[in-house]
Amino acid sequence: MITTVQDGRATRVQGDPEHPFTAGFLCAKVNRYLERTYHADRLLHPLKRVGRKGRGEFAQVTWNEALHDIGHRLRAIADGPHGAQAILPYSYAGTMGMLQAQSMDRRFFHALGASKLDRTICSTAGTWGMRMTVGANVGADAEGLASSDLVLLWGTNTLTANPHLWPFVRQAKEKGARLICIDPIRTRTADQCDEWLGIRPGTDAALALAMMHVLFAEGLQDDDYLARHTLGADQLRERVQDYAPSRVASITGLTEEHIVALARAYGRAKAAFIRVNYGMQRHGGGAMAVRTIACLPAVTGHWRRAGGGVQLSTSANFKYNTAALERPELSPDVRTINMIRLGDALTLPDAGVGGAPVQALVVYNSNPAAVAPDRNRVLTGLRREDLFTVVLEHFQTDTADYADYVLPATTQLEHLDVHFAYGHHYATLNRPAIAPLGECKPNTQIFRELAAHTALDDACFADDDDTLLRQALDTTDPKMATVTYEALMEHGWVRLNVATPYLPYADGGFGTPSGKCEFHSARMEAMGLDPLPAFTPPHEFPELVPELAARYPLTLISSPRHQFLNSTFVNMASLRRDAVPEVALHESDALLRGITEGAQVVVFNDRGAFSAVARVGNTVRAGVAWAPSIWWGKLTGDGHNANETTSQRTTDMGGGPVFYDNLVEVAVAGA
Ligand SMILES: Nc1nc2c(c(=O)[nH]1)N[C@H]1C(S)=C(S)[C@@H](COP(=O)(O)OP(=O)(O)OC[C@H]3O[C@@H](n4cnc5c(=O)[nH]c(N)nc54)[C@H](O)[C@@H]3O)O[C@H]1N2
Ligand SMILES: Nc1nc2c(c(=O)[nH]1)N[C@H]1C(S)=C(S)[C@@H](COP(=O)(O)OP(=O)(O)OC[C@H]3O[C@@H](n4cnc5c(=O)[nH]c(N)nc54)[C@H](O)[C@@H]3O)O[C@H]1N2
Ligand SMILES: [Mo]
Repeated sequence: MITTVQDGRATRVQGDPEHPFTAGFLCAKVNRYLERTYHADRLLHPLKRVGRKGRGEFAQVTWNEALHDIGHRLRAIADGPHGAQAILPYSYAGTMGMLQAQSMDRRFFHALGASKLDRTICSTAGTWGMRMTVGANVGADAEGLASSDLVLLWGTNTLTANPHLWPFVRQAKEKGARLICIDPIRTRTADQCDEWLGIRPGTDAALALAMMHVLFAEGLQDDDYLARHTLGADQLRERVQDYAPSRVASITGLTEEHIVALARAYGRAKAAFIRVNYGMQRHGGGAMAVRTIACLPAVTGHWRRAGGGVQLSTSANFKYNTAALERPELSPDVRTINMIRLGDALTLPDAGVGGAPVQALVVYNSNPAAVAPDRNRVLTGLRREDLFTVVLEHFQTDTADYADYVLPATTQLEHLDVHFAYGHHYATLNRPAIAPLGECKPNTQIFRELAAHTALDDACFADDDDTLLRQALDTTDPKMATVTYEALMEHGWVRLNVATPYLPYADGGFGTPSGKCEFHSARMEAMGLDPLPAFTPPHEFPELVPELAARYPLTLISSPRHQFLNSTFVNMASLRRDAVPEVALHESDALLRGITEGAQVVVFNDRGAFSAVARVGNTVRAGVAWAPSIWWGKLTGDGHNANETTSQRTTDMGGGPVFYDNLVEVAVAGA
C-alpha cells in the first residue's frame, strides 16, 4: 500500500502497482483506510471508566495516570493470592504485524507470568489438518494458477475474503480451466464459477473420500507418486471403499452424478488447484476435513506440476524469529486458556481450566464482545464488576464499552511493522507514513511503558521498534535469505527465497515425520484419533442430534459480510451504508415458516438470539441460513449479533472454533 502524504496528513492510499500479487489493487475495505484513520470517532486519548460496567461512560485521563493505575492494579493481582495467572491477555487479528501483534506484548505477559492465550479463533483446525497430511501449512502457489486446468474453490468466498487471488483464477479460466465452487452458500464467488456445488455444511471430508473412491476405482491415481511420496496408500485405498458416491450423496446432499463427475474431472485434470479455506474448518470435524482434502493431489500426483495442489495458506513459509520477538523463556510454567472459551474463562471460578479465576483481562487487536462465540457468556463475564479490563483500541468497540481503561492505539499508517502473508509469498514492510494521531501510541510502546509501571525491568523492554524489526529478521532459515532489513527498506516488500511458482512437493519432501504425504498418520493415532482420513460429522449434525435438530433445524453460517473485516470497518458509514443485519434463507425454508422477503425475523437457539431482516431466495441451500457478519452489537437494532447463537465447542484438532456448526431456528419477529 502506498500512502501519499501532504503536510503531515495522509491524502491517498493505493495499491502498489509493482507488487506481483496485489498489483495495484486494494480491497473494498482497505481502500477506505484514510476514512478509518481520520474517522471522527477515532480514540485519541486514554480514557477511564466513570459509569457502570458496559455503559460506555468514560473520562479522559493522562497517559501517566492510566499507565500508573493499570500497572499498580496488575502488580497487585500478580502479588495477590492467585498470582499473575489471574491476568489474561486477549488478542488476535486487528493487526497481524509481527511487531504490533506478537512482540512487546508477549514479552510483557511472559515476564509478568500471566496466563497464556491459545490463539485458536481462526486457523488452528486447518493448520493441524495440513500438518498431519503434508507436514506444515504450506501448499500450492497461486502464481502457478495460470497453468492449472481445473480450479476448485472449496469452502472459500474468494471474491470477498481473498480478492487478490481472483486475477490468477481468471488467468486459469482464460486458458480454459473449469472453475467449481463448493459451498453451502451460492456466494458472489460461486456466481462467477462454471459450477456451484451446494454441499451440506461440515460434510466435505465425505466428498473428498468419495472422490478418492472414484479415482482408485477408475484407475485415475498416479501410482508412481503414490509409491514414492506417500505413506499408507493401501490403507487409504481400503478406507475409501466405505465412501461410495451413492452413500456420500446422502451425507453431502449432492447427487451421485455430481460427485462422480467431480471426481472424474479432478482425476483427468493435469494440474487441479484446490483453494481450500477456513469456511469448512469451522465445524467439529474441520481439521479432518482439511486433512482429507489435502490427500487428493498426492493421489493424482498433481503436486508435480505448476498450478496443481492444495493451498490453505502460505503462512508457514514465513520464518520470522518469533522466539526473539516474544521471549517465551521469560514465562514461568503457567496455564493456557483457549481464546474461544473466553465466556467460560470469565464466568467459571477456576476459568474452566483449573487454578485462578480471571481477575484482569487485557485486550488488544481484538473485539471479543463481538467476535467470540457464545456472546452471552462473554458479556456476562465482561460485566463482572470485579474484573479489571484494559482495552487498547482505535475505536470504542463493543469490547471497549466494558473496559476500565481504554488506551488509544496507532493504525498501520502510524507505526512500524513487518508482515507475513497467508495467500502469497511476499514479506511486507509497514513503514509509518504519518505521525501518531492525538495521543495514540503503538501497541509496542504501550507495553514497553506498561512494563516500567509494573516493575518489570528486563533489558528486553528497552528494545525500540527498529530493534524489534531487526530481531524479527534475525534468522538463518533459507526461505528468509532474501528478506533482509536492507531489501525491505529499499523495496517495501520482498519475495521469500522460493521459486516462482513455488512447487513445495513436486518431488516429495513433505514436512511430516516420515517425509511422505501421510495418508496414515501415526501422530493422529497417538492422539487417539483415527489415523486415516475419515468423515467426522459436525457436533450439531442433524442425524446425530435428532432432538436438537427437531427444535433447531437450520445450520447458521455467519461468514464475513463483503464490506466488513471481521468486526473491523463495521463502524464506517461508507461501508455499512444503510445495511442492517440480514439472514438469507432458501425459499422452501422460508415458505415453511411463513417468512417473506424483507420480513423482520429472529434467529435463535438455546444459547441466544438476534434479529435480522429475511432475504428469501436461492442463495443458500435448503437447511442453511446465512447471516453475513460480524456486526457490532451496538450498531444493530437489538444490540445482538450472530455470535449470540454460536457455541464454545472446539474442533477435532487444534482447539479451533465451530462458528458454522450451529443449529438454529428462524421465526417471524413477535410470533
Ligand atoms: N471482506 C473480508 N475479507 C476477509 C475477512 C472478512 O471478514 N471480510 N476475514 C479475513 C479472515 S480473518 C479470514 S480467516 C478469511 C476467511 O475467509 P474464508 O476462508 O473464505 O472463510 P469464510 O468466509 O469464513 O468461509 C468461506 C466460505 O465457506 C463456506 N462454508 C461454511 N461452511 C462450509 C462447509 O462446511 N463446507 C464448505 N465447502 N464450505 C463452507 C461459507 O459459506 C463461506 O462462503 O478471510 C479474510 N478476509
Ligand atoms: N460468527 C463469526 N465469528 C467469527 C468469525 C466468523 O466468520 N463468524 N470469524 C472469526 C475469525 S476468522 C477471526 S480471525 C476473528 C477475528 O476477531 P478479531 O481478531 O477480534 O478481529 P476484529 O473483529 O477485526 O477486531 C480487531 C480489533 O483490533 C483493532 N485494531 C486494529 N489494529 C490495531 C492495532 O494496531 N492496535 C490495537 N490495539 N488495536 C487494533 C480494530 O480496531 C478492531 O476493533 O473473529 C472470528 N469470529
Ligand atoms: Mo480469521
